[in-house]
Amino acid sequence: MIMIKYIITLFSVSFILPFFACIGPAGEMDSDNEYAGYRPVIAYEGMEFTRPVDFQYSGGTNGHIFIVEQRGKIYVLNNQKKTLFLDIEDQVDNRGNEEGLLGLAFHPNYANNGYFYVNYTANNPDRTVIARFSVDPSSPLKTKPNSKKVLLEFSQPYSNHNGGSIVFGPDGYLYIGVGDGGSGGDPQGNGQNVKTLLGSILRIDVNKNSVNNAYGIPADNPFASGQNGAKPEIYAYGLRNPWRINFDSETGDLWAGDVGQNAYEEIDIIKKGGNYGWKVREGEHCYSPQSGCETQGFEPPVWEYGRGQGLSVTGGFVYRGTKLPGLIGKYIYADYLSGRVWALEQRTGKKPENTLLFKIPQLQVASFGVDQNQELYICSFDGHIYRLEEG
Ligand SMILES: [Ca+2]
Repeated sequence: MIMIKYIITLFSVSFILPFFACIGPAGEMDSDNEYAGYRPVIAYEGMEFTRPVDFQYSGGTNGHIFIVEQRGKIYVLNNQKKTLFLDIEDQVDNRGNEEGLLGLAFHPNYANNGYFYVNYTANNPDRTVIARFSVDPSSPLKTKPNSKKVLLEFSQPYSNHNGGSIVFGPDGYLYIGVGDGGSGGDPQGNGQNVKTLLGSILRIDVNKNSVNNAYGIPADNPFASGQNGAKPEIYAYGLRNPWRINFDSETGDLWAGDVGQNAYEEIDIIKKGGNYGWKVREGEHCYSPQSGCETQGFEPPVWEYGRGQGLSVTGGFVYRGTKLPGLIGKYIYADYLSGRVWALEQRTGKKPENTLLFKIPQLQVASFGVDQNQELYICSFDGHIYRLEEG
């Protein structure tokens, strides 16, 4: 069946609206909630946000929690209140469902240098922007005026599939999750093309400048020398729309949720130089028949799920907190549309074990975050930030 693509959801699931009820087994998209040992609880009573897409702790012992709103605002939480920390709504193109201010990262040395980084879409021309700002030296609750410095910009051919994650790794480098540019089915073939930044995880050194750029290229990036026109910023590729990449704070593994096209959502552990298959493959399956369905040279996902379970993965975190002992060491992630939240446990020599924690379709899990104690939070498009509780 030919499926014409029409974007109705946040992160890249695309289908004709009238077919919505036909996707998946009967009842899959109903609003019946299920609880399997865990439930979300509002973390900050009386505090609401408009399309919160990121939750970040600024680091150290005296840091703060920051909430990113997709429209272009960042709030800092302090004494049970939220304070506007950064407002770049006038610089952000947030017209598309997947466009806007999409990610925030604090420099590992933020306490001393005050640098933080954002990932957003802008127009005229349509592009992704990675920019640095500075905290106001006179207040940890304010951004220093006129402190913006653009590090990297690249063009966006369509409004969807912008990725949006921006995270520092244990190596001190900045990792950026970039989608395939958009539309449906990767018409430009960006996923497999290392001459474009699209469809990739990038890795840059924000502590160095190079001749042409406001950042450096780590010497061991797989295409560091730019051989045959490959982009030296690329760390891994073959991604469709990595919606949330995060490091395991204990092992240093980089986990990604990569949103699928028609059939499969995937969870990947991102390795340097890895090719994650899109659009030759979707999850563990052939996607583009003319490619011959080869498997060689592609990194398989750690896990995948089909339309019976959901339609748009939201990548999360390997839980390293203490309040939920049953989840320690497990990767917690969600499906934005079906409202399922799962724990995925890797097992040596065996398939991972995937356990449902709860299913609440109205929760609309857009993102996860962790605080200074590695406790887990959910950014919900119902406007609240949630934490998890047993029971
Ligand atoms: Ca795009």
